[in-house]
Amino acid sequence: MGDLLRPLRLDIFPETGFIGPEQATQVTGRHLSDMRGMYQDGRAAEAMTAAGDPLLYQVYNADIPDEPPHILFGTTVVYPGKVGSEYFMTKGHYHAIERTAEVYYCLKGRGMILMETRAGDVAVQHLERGKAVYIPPGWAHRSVNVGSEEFVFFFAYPGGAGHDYEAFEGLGFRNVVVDREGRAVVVANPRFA
Ligand code: M6P
Ligand code: ZN
Repeated sequence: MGDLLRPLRLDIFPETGFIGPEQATQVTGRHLSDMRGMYQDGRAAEAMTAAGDPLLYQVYNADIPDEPPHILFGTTVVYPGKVGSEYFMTKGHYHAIERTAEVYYCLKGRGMILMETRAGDVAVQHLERGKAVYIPPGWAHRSVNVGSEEFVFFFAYPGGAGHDYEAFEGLGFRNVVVDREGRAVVVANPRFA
């Protein structure tokens, strides 16, 4: 069995996604420069990176051992914005241990969760405050902020599941979410054409 822990209680602030106390939380920020090649409009991405390299999202992880039998949990905050016509989003990943699932529960804002399997199945779910999405084992997941405020959600998944980003470093996800005249539309990724 993995590490034993004393029971603990944390504060989660739905407006900001911040988890306290600070000593019990690890924060990871991802900037546009961390996502090279992931947006369709490479020129827009380059220009925005050069002009200040915006922070696209932050992940607050409760300090739990990353191994079975623990459950890792925390919050993700995806900021509002676009690169070209594509909304700010997370990198997206499979779990390294593919037979592991994940749950998201939305605390603030509006988002879409793009999901797909290695066999080529795709799914999209919308999230808004009070809604949850279950990501079954074997489904990669990417979170997209399609609203005008922060998209904040709680997540939980098995310790040791790990993150595998490799599949998305080439073509990306099979679907992309773009702004068409002010509406968020899911379209097939033209790189798969
Ligand atoms: C969710 C969880 C985290 C993940 C984060 C950011 O909160 O799935 O495990 O790290 O999103 O996504 P990514 O790791 O793909 O950048
Ligand atoms: Zn995950």
